[in-house]
Amino acid sequence: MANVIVIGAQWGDEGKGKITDLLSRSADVVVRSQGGVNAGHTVVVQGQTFKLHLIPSGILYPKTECIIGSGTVIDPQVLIAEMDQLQALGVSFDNLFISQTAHVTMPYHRLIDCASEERRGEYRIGTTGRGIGPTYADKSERTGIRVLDLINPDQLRRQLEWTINYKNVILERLYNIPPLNPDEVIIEYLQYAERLRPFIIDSSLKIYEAVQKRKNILFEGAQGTLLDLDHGTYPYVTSSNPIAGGACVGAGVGPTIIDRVIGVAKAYTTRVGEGPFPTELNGAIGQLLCDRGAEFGTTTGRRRRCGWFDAVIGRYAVRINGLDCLAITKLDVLDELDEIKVCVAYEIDGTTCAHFPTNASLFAHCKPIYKTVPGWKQSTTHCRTLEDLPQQALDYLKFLAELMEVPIAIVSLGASRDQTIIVE
Ligand code: 2SA
Ligand code: MG
Repeated sequence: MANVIVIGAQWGDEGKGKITDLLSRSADVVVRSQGGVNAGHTVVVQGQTFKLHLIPSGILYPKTECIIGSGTVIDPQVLIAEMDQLQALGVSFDNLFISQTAHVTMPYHRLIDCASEERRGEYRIGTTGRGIGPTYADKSERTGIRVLDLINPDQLRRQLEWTINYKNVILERLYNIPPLNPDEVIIEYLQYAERLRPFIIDSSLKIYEAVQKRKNILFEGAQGTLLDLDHGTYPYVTSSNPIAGGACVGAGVGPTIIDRVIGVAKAYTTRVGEGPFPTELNGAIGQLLCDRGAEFGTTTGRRRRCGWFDAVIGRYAVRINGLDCLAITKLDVLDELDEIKVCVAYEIDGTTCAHFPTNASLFAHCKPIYKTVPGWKQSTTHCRTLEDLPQQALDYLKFLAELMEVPIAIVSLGASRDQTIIVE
């Protein structure tokens, strides 16, 4: 398996959870490089469904080492709740490691995230309200609290007394929110620190040692390419870099150790939050995709917007991430359709555009140019090889691979582990 990055090739929720779970079986180490508790990742343990936000899915395999890397932002309250849930099921954390240089989400981050969204009104981003943007903003502004500050009581006290007084000015004057009591926050976070202390390490060093021992490392992406802070649909993006390059930055490894980059895309497209979405379907077909695909946010429960597959975005994801291959998920959601459309290019003010326009105002005016292909009108959930698929489904996959100029390595036809075709 070697060292593999799994990233989302669309706007997140592509089904990376299932694909990383599959690959985790042959991984010795699984690393989360970016994002925080905005990520939502559903796994089934002993017949029970769990929604993981920060802990890599590899935690369910007893021998797999799971690292929450330097580029992530950690909300200790949510992380500990997640650990408690898993612990109740007998999951042990002997192999969980947390980077000492990751940044910590504080109560003022969550408050500011929600209040600023409200203030933005019609210009809101549609964030998850988990404090992600403000935590990364403090990191850039160099006023952030890092995990190594969290576990040093004197340092934490010093930093938080100053920072909370500063944030209280913003909370009170800008948003009319009652001030936070520094002592209360310090006491709360010192408790979290004690719980998390045993897991805290120099994560980049740990990953490097695994590289030297030629272990198999899986870099598990959160969110997706179009939500990338630099290369996504700015400003309707998250505040980290979910693209393949971001995995190296966030984990603290050089790009030369990566052997393979796998992009995960749904057989259609979804987006949660605000921002342009050229292939969005507002009518009955959009509703059908939402119902059949159970398209609701794992973290916030928000209904995901649904639309046709967009190959312009697909090609962009191939380019930006250097994708070697694709995993196409939820193909079975299309089983009932008479015909299926694929966006092959955009029309912008009368001209045809085959490339994703990084200019946000142009992107908002893109009209999809579709090619329509026949549906297969039969269930595919039982298919285990490409030969099992109806001809039209096979043709659809071939068409996507041709449009994106990368092979399809995995096809997923349902939530369970066995509802998967591994293309030889
Ligand atoms: P944020 O909270 O600052 O990261 O929000 C900024 C934008 O990024 C989008 N975003 C996501 N999009 C899809 N899935 C995500 N995770 C959850 C899930 C989302 C949920 O797995 O379902 O439960 O709502 C995720 N996280 C962030 C977000 O919608 C904004 O557009
Ligand atoms: Mg998700």
